[in-house]
Amino acid sequence: MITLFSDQHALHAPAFEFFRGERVPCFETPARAVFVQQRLVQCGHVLREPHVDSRVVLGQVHSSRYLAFLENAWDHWLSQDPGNAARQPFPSVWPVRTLRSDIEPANFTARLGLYSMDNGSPLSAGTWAAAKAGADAAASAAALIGEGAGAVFCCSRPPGHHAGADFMGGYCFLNNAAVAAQALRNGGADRVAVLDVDYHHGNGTQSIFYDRADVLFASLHGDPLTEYPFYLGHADEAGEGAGLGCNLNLPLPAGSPVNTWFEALEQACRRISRYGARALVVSLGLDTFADDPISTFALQAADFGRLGRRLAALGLPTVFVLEGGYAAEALGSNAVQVIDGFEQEH
Ligand code: Q9C
Ligand code: ZN
Repeated sequence: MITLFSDQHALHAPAFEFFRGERVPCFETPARAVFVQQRLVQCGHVLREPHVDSRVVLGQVHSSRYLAFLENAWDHWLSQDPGNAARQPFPSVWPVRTLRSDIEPANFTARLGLYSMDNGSPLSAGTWAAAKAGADAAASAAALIGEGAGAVFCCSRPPGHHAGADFMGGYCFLNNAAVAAQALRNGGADRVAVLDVDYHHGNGTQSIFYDRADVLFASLHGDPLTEYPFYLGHADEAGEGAGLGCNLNLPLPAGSPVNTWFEALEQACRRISRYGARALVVSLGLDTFADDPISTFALQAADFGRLGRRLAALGLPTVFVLEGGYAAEALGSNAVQVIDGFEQEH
């Protein structure tokens, strides 16, 4: 399988996040992508650099004012105070119900809140460059599919599936899976399915395509009643307008066993087949792993091979985009299990 990797990912390296009211080291680290990269190379995969500029596609899935904010956020942060170079910006105020989000405030922290769903997505100096390289990988993967590739794996970070059209959240800034799906549509695929197997519901991806019939979004994830992102991902969210019937959520109770997870995967796969997708994007979160430090599903290494084989059986050109997964040392072997399982069956 073609694998895409850019070392630009390492430019996104905030030091800490908030967890249970305290500053803790970030769970989403550069080491994550390095572990995957190293394992891919060890297993004989040849890594390529992204070669397509995602700028135009980014403008189709994100608002222009959000993109402009994100691209310039660090410079604005520094312009407040040169000492901010050694500090991390966090939002502290949000335009929730009754407050206005149509007017962009001049105040930096107010704009950061406007464009964030949580305080759990720390920025650093190179966040834009790293996230843009990930989006470029997603656009490149779609281009390669257009040229006849059977499958492409994007080894990128930060992840993307919590980022909506105009907000960051859950360690995500640019929605790489949405970029891949939109780029596949632009390349002529009539119908594209996005299957999100991250532990957390892909609220950003769902919301970007919610009113569209040309992109099916299907997700299995921890029940939002107890699991992040809490405010989206319920079973009754079926899409709206032209997109009604093109959204499938399969929330599972925290702590669900492996067989429950694979039953949900089966349902999602059957829905994708019925939809008549011409191409597939997989939001490949590996935080369903039993040893993940912030999640509660129970998949073991061999289960990731089984996942890869089931996805191959869909028989679709496939773009894999790395999402979450915080047991960093295990990410490489689990990612390669999916890839090799997929290739075995293809
Ligand atoms: N501060 C993804 O897997 N909160 N994002 C975790 C620790 C947010 C996970 C609690 C989890 C977001 C892409
Ligand atoms: Zn996740």
